[in-house]
Amino acid sequence: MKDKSSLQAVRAQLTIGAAELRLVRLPLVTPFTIATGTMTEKTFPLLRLFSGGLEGVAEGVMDPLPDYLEETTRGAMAFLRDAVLPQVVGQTFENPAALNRLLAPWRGNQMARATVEMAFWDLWARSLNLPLGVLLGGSGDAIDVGVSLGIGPVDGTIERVKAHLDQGYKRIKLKIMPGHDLALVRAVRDRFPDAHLTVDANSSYTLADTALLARLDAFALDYIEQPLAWDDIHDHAVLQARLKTPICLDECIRSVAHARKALQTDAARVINIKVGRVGGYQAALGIHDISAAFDVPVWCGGMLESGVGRAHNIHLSTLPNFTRPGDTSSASRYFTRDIIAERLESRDGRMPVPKGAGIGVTLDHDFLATVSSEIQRVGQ
Ligand code: OSB
Ligand code: MG
Repeated sequence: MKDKSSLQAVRAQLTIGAAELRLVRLPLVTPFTIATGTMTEKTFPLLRLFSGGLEGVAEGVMDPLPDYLEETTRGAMAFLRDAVLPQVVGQTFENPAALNRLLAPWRGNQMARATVEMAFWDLWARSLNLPLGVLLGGSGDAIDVGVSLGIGPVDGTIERVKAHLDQGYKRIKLKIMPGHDLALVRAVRDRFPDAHLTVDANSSYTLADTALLARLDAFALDYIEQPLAWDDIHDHAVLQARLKTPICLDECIRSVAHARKALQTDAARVINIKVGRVGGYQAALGIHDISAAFDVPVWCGGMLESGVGRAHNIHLSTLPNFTRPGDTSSASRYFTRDIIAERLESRDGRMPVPKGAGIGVTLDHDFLATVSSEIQRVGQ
């Protein structure tokens, strides 16, 4: 097989004839509570890019309100419709780097630009008749997965941990926040002494909580995810110097430059890569590679994605430095019915990589129509 640099240098001539953007709402099987609030449904923009008889698809990972990061569903949809898609439709790109050059002058909006870039990668991979993971430089037909469990009462959490360990999930991530931390982690660790456990605080602590966070060192966690402010790499470096437990950054890493600064200052000993958070695959690959250079493992996070975003995440997770289990668990944990025809279900903690070109899944158009609104088309 060709190596990844030669594959990514492959040239296609893809003219984007049209784009279609819509808002999708899917009810969640169970509400999901994290430090910033409770989600009962997943709302996301779904973007399709068309070129000849081919199409590429991706979903945006922004939330309705800017409580995880700054971008919002409505803001991103307006930015895509009014600014990005009119620039992209009608243009010819020979590879994703060419698309990224067009988007490069604009600041921020990583989730919105990722939506376009990811749809283009899917389209590009389909045009080359290659699985997206292979084109990215990955390998293997399944990936290791863990689960992320929302905040809830201690007893119920222990039951959910047991159920997921019994299903074979390779790592359990517990959401924590002030007031729901030490007692919860102690109870879960006492009951499951050998499990791979992590916690995710979603930026709900400050350096004033250093003593409390240091008490988590007693529970042999694989890492503590994003304890401090979403935009503060420096404070995480200060905290890491006072903790034995590795810090994993999520919200703080929205570009390759953020990853470089976190790695150079020892603010992160593990990195959660969400391709939809960092601006797309080009940035995700850069973060993957610089983390490997620092001997820092990465894993693929999730944003409760539908099958479209989930398939993208699975392909990304086939890259070699994704050595920790990701959050890309079975779609049926989130949705009773998905917007794709295929079922993305893990077995014994392994999620199969969808086969076929691109992300390897197909939209279930009949069902999709029933959960879509605000369908907008740019181009013919
Ligand atoms: O911080 O990783 C996070 C979900 C929504 C917003 C932020 C996060 C999460 C998760 C869930 O942890 C991951 C998933 O199961 O998709
Ligand atoms: Mg997180």
